[in-house]
Amino acid sequence: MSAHVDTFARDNLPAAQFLPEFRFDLPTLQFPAQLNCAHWLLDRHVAEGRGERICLRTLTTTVTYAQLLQQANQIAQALVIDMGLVPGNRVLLRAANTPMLVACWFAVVKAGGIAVTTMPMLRAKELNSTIEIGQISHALCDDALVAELSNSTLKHLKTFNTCGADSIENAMKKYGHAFENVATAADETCLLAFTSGTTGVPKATMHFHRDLIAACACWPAHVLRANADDVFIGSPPLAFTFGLGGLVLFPMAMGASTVLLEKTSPAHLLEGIETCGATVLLTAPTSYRALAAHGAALKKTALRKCVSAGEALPAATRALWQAATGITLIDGIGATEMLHIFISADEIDARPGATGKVVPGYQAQVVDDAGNVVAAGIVGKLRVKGPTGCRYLNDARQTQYVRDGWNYTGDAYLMDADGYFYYQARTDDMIISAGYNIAAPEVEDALLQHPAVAECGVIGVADDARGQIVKAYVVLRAGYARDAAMIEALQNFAKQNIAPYKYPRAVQFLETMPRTETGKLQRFRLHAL
Ligand code: 3UK
Repeated sequence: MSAHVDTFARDNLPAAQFLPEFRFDLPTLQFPAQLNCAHWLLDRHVAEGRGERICLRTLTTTVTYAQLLQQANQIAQALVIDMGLVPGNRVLLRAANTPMLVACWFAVVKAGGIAVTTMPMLRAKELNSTIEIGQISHALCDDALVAELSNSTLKHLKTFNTCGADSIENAMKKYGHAFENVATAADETCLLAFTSGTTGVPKATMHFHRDLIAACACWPAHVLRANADDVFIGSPPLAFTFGLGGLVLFPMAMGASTVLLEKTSPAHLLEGIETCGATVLLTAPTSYRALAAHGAALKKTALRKCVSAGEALPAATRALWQAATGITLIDGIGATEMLHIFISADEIDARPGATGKVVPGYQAQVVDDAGNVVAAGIVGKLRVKGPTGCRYLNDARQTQYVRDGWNYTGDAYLMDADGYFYYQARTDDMIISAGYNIAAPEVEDALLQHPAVAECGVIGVADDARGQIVKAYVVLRAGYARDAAMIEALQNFAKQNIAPYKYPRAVQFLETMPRTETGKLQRFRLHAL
């Protein structure tokens, strides 16, 4: 009972023996064989009488569920009739976080296509490798961002936000408001999500219609516990599954509304929160550190739940946010491979320094190199399983991420006797210096508490005497001198706050930290400096 005419996705799934075990251990994780997630996320609300509720907001506009449905249905017809889309085709989407991007995303999924949303900042080279890996034929693109696609192998490209005769807006005018969703199978791919590149070599993860609904049934239902009156806002691009889930799937699953911002600097986030009455904020630790300076203004807003994900949340940042706003951050670790968050704690259960407990629907363990579960308090490799899991599109790295039915996230963690998981490092960011195991993020946390430090990144560099030494790259706050005295001050500060053997023996100042568009530190780029 499959709908895909173009079988590329199915043909490039990992072989059965390389897949993780999928677990559907909650009553809400039972899915019919035929399922198009767009119906459940969008059409359902209109069918059940909620069409007039606001779905999407910007600083200047609102889009109701009924309006979004009409737009998506019109674009779906343009895709099928004007652009020849057949179910299973991949469609590249390229725009900042806007209502039109969401309408295009739903159009693709409704038509049985596979959405491949891309980061607006990607350049031609990266877009072409996305197109190559995903064998992408179709694209819908904001006209302002189309230049980087001009030299691609795409066969069918339409742009929006343009007066051009060939615009999507013009094509939409030809069509009525109704469209019959393609009757996809629950286990057909509707999303290719590219990993955000902490290692630099992109790979595509494949997610089924049922996976998107499964993600809604786990973390948002059990940990976030927002409701239909909440207004979501945040910084992650919709190309990042943190953003797709947190800003589209989860609010829509509960019939809530979401603010889409094209620009997401701390000042823009604050403006959006104030103007749109946002109640749920999702962003990365770096952004919380910067936003905390606006605590007084934030206290006057309707903000009530704040989610941090994407990289480890330092206890100092949690404390800073708490002091600035009175709100306890909800930390959560997710991964593109897993679609969304699988370990987290709500504002009541949160503990400083811990990511949280395993999210209902998932299982998580800390294991040694032989795959044996280690005792509480011992550091090892994190592995998880649940209703979602890793399926790389035709990539040999599948056998690294998935072993014995478990997804190995590449993170070193410890679990305490109460079941709280404490992040240590990426498994490849463990520095071994003179026989000591040193987790790079722990050194970063220590340095971040020094008043002169704005940002820092720590790596291990080769050293004849010690095997590796700890090296810190530091961006100073304005007004501090980058000199030998500062290096010494930072080294002494580290020695006083963490075990002295962990202090950075080398310190180098940088203008900016290399980060992904999702705010993640790119340690591989520090290694290349
Ligand atoms: C790291 C964290 C400690 C960790 C993501 C929420 O980040 C997401 O996906 P990516 O594929 O990266 C996954 C890796 O990022 N990480 C993420 N969150 C945390 N480490 N504490 C955290 N709270 O190394 C993980 O393996 O870019 C996050 C939802 C969806 C996502 N895709």
